[in-house]
Amino acid sequence: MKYALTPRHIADYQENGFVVIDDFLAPDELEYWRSAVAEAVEERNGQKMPGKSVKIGEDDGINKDADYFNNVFDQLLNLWQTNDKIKGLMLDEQIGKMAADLAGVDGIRIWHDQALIKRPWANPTAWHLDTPFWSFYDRRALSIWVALDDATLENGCLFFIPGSYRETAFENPGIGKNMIEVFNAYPQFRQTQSVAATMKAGSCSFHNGLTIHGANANMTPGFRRAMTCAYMPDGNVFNGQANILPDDYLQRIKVGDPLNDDAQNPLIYKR
Ligand SMILES: O=C(O)CCC(=O)C(=O)O
Ligand SMILES: [Fe+2]
Repeated sequence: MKYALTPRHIADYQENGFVVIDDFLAPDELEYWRSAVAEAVEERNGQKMPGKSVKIGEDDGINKDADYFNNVFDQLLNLWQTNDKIKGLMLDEQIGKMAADLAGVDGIRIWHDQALIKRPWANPTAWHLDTPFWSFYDRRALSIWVALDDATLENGCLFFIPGSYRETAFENPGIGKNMIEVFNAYPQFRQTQSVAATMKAGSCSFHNGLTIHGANANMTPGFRRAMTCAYMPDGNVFNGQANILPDDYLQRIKVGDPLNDDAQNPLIYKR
């Protein structure tokens, strides 16, 4: 894995709220990630998330318009909790250090991982923000997105609105069908040129959770698979939103409590 971030990567991330790292995985590593993700997804038997019974294709109560959203991608969360190979990949301290260096923080916890598999002819991923969905408020939270297939203009690569993360906030414009919705909340970006993050398989991007981003429909008969992980800077507290937290955990915490349970949000890097 190409863990070394250049000063250029960090400067690009700070300026734009995202950065692409070419050839993050070597060819043999890419093969391992692909087979590990395939195995972990298969083992789930359609279960989206450990500790919850909702299956792929069912309404998870988080996203409005489940029928549309279920044809955006297959979304399987926290594979690190159910597959040891994925656990090894996701708990990699050196990836944690990359995230910490980009975010400018001293400690990084996993918020959740997710495999995002756009099937042939999948719907677009409407423009959205990530952080407003999460159970903590932190402007520095971010995600890695690793391309397991070439991500192209045709099959649904990510697009970003550069610099948007500096002006967006924690109110959630949501993620629905209409690509325009985020721009109704943030009209100052209606005229901003979006940037396509095409990537070879094995490359990755990091994006700030407050960067406006989305993806096109998959206009091809092939799959666009990605493995992603969202990161929470260490030291955050519960904001009252359940998001992906399991019911038994939610019963144990109240607003303002630290989110520092290593079984739920492992600390993968500390300076
Ligand atoms: O893969 C996609 O289509 C969307 C990914 C995304 O929104 C994310 O990783 O935050
Ligand atoms: Fe997102």
